[in-house]
Amino acid sequence: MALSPVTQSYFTELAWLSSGWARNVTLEVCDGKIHQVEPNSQRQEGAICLNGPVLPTIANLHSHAFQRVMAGMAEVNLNPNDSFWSWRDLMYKVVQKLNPDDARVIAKKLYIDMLKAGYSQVGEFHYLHHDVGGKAYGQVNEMAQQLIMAGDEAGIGVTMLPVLYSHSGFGGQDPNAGQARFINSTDSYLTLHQACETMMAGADRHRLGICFHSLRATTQDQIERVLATLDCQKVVHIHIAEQQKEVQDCLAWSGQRPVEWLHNHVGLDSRWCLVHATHLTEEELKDIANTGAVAGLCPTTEANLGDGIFPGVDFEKLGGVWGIGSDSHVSLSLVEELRTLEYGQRLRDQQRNRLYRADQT
Ligand code: NGQ
Ligand code: ZN
Repeated sequence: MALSPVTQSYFTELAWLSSGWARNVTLEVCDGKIHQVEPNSQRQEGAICLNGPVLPTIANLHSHAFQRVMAGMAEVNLNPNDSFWSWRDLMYKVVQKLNPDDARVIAKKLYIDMLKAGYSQVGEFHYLHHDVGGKAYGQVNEMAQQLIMAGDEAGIGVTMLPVLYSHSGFGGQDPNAGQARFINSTDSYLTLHQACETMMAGADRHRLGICFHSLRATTQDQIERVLATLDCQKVVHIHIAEQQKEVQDCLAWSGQRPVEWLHNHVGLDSRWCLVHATHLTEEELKDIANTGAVAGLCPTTEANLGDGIFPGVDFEKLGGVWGIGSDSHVSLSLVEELRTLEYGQRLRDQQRNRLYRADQT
């Protein structure tokens, strides 16, 4: 006999709704979903009282779940010239150790912690596809399945972003040994994507997007073919312009900077999420803002890896759209993400209260 889902009422004296702050709000929750929101109501018998202001959760737009297991491991002085790139070497060593069960267990614990931190959806930028030798698993989406299972067990919505990763540097350079578990051709990527599509059909909690690891890891032909083949409604994520070296390498290869190149050669629109997008000229900043592409900011990871400071004040003035991701999960605190973002702007400008809009006084 199927049990009918239980409805539970919650009551709070203060909640932030789409219309702004509201008082004495009753929320009716059924089967994990809010079905009704009633401001200016009386607390009903049996309603659970929520203390303090109630805020909506936000989406965590950038996650590499497995990296949670190494949070803290890289905070020791192993190398006097420690950098983003030496951190990446350590990350590649961690990757060598993880089997599908590990990936699920790490992700499940992480996703529970995300829910506690106030995130209810996560963009999983997933590139750990193959076995330790770089061979595809019997089911090509084995690792993606583990992540979706983790999302189901934890109760978080996963926007699965299977990553196309083929090269080690601009211009289609051969991948290196540490990247073996990530590598797909365009064809094998499309097969993987189809397997994810099948796996996720009917899973209304989850979403599926398109993802290119970076302009370092994919070529123009690959990007164009994937975009031409897959559903053009899907979101498209990419890492871009995170490190100065990446910008310099892109200039050496093409004469253009990463965001400039992407805008000129592929085109941007509101489906795109440009993850990190740290090093930008004024022109590039305008291109992102004007096309409605999202700047995917990961302030605590970007600070941890010594990336640089996003030009947030100028982007706000342009009305740009941005969101937050916890990326390597060196921190899982929304407050810390927002504070790091704001404080970076203050440290650069030697001023206070930098990120606000004109209508916020
Ligand atoms: C990643 N993480 O793919 O996990 C990257 C590092 C790379 C960040 N960019 C590796 N934060 O970009 O090559
Ligand atoms: Zn990332």
